[in-house]
Amino acid sequence: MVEAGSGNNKLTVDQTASSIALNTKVTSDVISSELLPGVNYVSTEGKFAGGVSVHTGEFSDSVQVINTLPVITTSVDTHGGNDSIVVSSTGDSNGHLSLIRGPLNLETGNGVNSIQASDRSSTNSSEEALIFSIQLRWIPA
Ligand SMILES: [Ca+2]
Repeated sequence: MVEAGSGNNKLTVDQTASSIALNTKVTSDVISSELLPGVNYVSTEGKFAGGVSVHTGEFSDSVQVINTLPVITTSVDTHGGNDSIVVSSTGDSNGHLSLIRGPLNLETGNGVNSIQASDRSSTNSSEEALIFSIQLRWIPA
């Protein structure tokens, strides 16, 4: 359990030294993977104003972003490898995005990557999920 206490805090989960491909799940209070049975985090009196950052390694990783903390920025960087990121309340293409409550930055690094975001099961038509920017870069080998 990471208890950040009061003040403005930043949480970074760095798995870049991993020697295996990882399946990482990100929620607003737990980050888990094969390397991490579960990093439970909370900031009872303050905020993670510095953001929550999750890094995977150079292998072909999968990341599910289920929900995020309000307001603060959550960042996922999967680095090299053929990575996939799914953003959805169910971790697959059947969920919704209403629990993505703050800005979410996704970086997949080099490789053949995929990013999927599903709002398929949204039941609140007054809610909108906005994708502000997508930057696609091709970097020659
Ligand atoms: Ca990777």
